[in-house]
Amino acid sequence: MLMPFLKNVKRSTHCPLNHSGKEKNHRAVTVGGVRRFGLPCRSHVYIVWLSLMSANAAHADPDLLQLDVDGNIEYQATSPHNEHIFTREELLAMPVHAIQSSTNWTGSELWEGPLLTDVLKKAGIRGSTIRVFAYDDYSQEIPLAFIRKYEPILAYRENGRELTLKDFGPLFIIFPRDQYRKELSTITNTRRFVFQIRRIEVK
Ligand SMILES: Nc1nc2c(c(=O)[nH]1)N[C@H]1C(S)=C(S)[C@@H](COP(=O)(O)O)O[C@H]1N2
Ligand SMILES: [Mo]
Repeated sequence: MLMPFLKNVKRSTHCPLNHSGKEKNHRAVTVGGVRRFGLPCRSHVYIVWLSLMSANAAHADPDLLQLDVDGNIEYQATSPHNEHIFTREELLAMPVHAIQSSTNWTGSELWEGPLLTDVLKKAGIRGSTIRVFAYDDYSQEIPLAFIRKYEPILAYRENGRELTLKDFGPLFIIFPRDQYRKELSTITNTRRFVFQIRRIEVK
């Protein structure tokens, strides 16, 4: 159940219902799939219902707001795998920073969350690069020098509303793109806007 759910979510993130304009990737994936497999109408309705239930579950699940930081970090005496697990409480307790910016998928919105550099500092990182892993199995390396230069946040809120898996949550790296539009809109740097983040490995 988990993987189809995440796949489903990943599709929908390309065109979240509450986000502006861009519908380039909006395809009726589920419907197409059902038709191809020739399932009767009732299964079709059931699958649509299931995905709606999944969406609600994502909305209602506060446990998703958590982040594992591991790899080249300071010795964590209480953690057998030497990772720092940022709980929801720990993330929400950190100083909140706001960035007003558009993204590849949205107009100009207010994004809030801790500075990525504050999170990394708290985990006691030692390396020079991080790899960010998302729930949809996407991952991306980002050099720390780049992070220090542009000071992105790990956004857990957009316009005052907590992000769900459906709209890029639980955590979404937001760079101040509107402030550095030329540099931050390149293909390489657009790839660094990782959404649905679950883990960061320090290298
Ligand atoms: N979680 C997650 N974040 C992601 C991606 C992704 O597939 N999953 N795609 C990355 C890439 S390669 C780019 S160019 C931008 C825009 O991706 P999209 O236009 O395919 O959504 O988001 C980045 N962040
Ligand atoms: Mo991309």
